Amino acid sequence: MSDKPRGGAEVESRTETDVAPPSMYRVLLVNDDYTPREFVVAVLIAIFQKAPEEAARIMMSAHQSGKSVVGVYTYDVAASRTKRATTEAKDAGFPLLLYTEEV
Ligand code: TYC
Repeated sequence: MSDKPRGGAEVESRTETDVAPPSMYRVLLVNDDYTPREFVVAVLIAIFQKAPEEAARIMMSAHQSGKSVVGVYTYDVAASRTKRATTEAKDAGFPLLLYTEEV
């Protein structure tokens, strides 16, 4: 909210609690028939900081269901990790796909 003192300019009077939280983005991992399971797990560990067991669980979930949620992050983190993962896969010759969507 803003106050307008008589004859003066607008004065910002809102408190920090009025500021909307940053939008959050879900990163999804898409299954394919070519990327090796071990490569997917390695990417989830190296880029998304997953523990090995959790990385294997996420990979198997995508493998069996078509896609799986990797995690929910701020826009910058979701976008940069998704880009790094797909670029690393492309450089290795694999079609691994990840995408982000707003929560
Ligand atoms: N389906 C792949 C295989 O059998 C493994 C895989 C799992 C690939 C998850 C992508 O998001 C993926 N080699």
